[in-house]
Amino acid sequence: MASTTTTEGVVPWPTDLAAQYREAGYWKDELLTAPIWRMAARRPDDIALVDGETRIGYAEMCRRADALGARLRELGFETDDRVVVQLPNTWEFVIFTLGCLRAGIIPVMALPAHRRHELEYLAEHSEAVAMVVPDILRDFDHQALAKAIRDAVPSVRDIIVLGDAHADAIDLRGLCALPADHEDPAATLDALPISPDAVALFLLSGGTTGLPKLIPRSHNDYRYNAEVANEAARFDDSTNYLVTLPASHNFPLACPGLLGTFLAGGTVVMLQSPEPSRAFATIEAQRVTHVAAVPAVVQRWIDYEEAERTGQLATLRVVQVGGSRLVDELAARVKPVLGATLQQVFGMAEGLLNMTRLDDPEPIVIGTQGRPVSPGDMVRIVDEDGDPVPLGGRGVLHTQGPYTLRGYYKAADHNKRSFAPDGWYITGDIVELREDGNLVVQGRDKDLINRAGEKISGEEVENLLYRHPGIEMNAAVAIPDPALGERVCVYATLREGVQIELDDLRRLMRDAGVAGSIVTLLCDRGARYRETLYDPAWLAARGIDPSPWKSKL
Ligand code: OOB
Repeated sequence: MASTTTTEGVVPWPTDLAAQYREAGYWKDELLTAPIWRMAARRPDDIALVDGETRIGYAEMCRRADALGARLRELGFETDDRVVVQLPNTWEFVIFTLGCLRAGIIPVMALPAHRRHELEYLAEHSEAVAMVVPDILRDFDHQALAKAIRDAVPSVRDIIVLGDAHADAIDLRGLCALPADHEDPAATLDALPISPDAVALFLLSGGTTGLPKLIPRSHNDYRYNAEVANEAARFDDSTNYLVTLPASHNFPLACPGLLGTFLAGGTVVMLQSPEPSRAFATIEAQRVTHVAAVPAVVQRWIDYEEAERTGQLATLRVVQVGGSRLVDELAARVKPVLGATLQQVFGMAEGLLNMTRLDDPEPIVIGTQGRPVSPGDMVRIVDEDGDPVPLGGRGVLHTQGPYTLRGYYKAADHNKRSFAPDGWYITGDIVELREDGNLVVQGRDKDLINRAGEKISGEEVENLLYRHPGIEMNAAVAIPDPALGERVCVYATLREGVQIELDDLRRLMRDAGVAGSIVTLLCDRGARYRETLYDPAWLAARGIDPSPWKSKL
């Protein structure tokens, strides 16, 4: 089959579909950054980016990004080189990302919670030449960890640090500095032959089994992702968009997120935490109009506003909520309490985006997760035998479309399970497709735990726990949690005479260097006996869905 891209390990779209996507105008055969740079030429002084006291106009943002891209090239970075990015929500994150896109260098978007276990794997699997990290953040020494990974992974050559860079690391702020007057980094980068079908960046899968998979997103597809999301969320040049979820996640990055905001000519406001008092103060001070949040954050915001009656949210027009299921009761409180229109977003780093529309009637906005944003999105719902489910029934959602991947990067075996023989992506989400075309997420048929939108692989947790010599058998499942939606619960049978406390497991996870959220395990001490593993009635009596057990045992 002829290919639309030639990067090794990347599965191309079939040529007939690629031709359709071009013809329909979804793929514009331009770099993702091109329209943003045109925006900078048209309105150079409009504010593009705000981070605390720092305010950066469109022209300055693009000049800094170009300078960074050219400096990386001078340092020896080449087209198609990969860099693992783990940065907090700062203006430097934006400059770094845009600079890489301009220079054909591919960011691998790690999440802030990731630790050695995940980062080392990402660096190895992507054959990264560099890592970019903060020095110390929330008491964790990221710079030291990056160096340990450099020692362990032969491809990693450079460490780039936001903050206090050691002598053998590169200072990120220096890379972001404005170019000297005589320099013309834009011309250098404009001359680079970068294909719009090339991988622009790698996103991470929500860890279906094992460690996260890498999702290649091309310039053509990711730009369309942000543009078509802009239409559904109606971002325009009056949008002031607050980034408070981790900026490297697809939702705040491009759904429409910060990239959509730049494409629309709006202003992006970076904030490192969704903590209500800081978020609300920022919304008021920066006249924020749009924000994306996960249900757990929306719950905190609603509780805070109800208790404090801050009156700080007057400018807020739209609150997008996604990442995990928003329960109807909470959905119904968004508009009355926060005073903004709710937009439910059921999306995935793999591609397909569903959104309720801003003018949908209330029952749709509150009771569904919306419908695909592009006319090019194709969805089907199938039963356990792979047969189509009639309208109104529920089953596993399959999809293909102009911004949905055709395969994870270098994961041939896994791809056999995650894609139907005709190339459609098997989302693993169990949904109901209503007659009006909207989807309702009912559950999932994949082994992951969705902890406040963060996806944790059950199998990965289990494998790590087997490092404990006292554990004979274990299973990690999701249990309901009022604040997080779900949290990790581990059931274990122990070898004769062994005693294990929750703290022992936490220590084991921390020593294994896994993401912080996985360390916070809930271990039900009453469930340490083999018979409970096999007794669905015992689980049901405690309100635990036994279905993940069936698939595991
Ligand atoms: C977003 O992306 P990921 O890649 O972290 O996770 C995708 C998975 C989906 O397959 C689904 O299982 C779950 O997260 N999910 C939802 C949901 N939105 C995502 N489950 C129920 N209701 C929703 N509204 O989470 C993501 C990517 C782009 C935009 C929004 C979310």
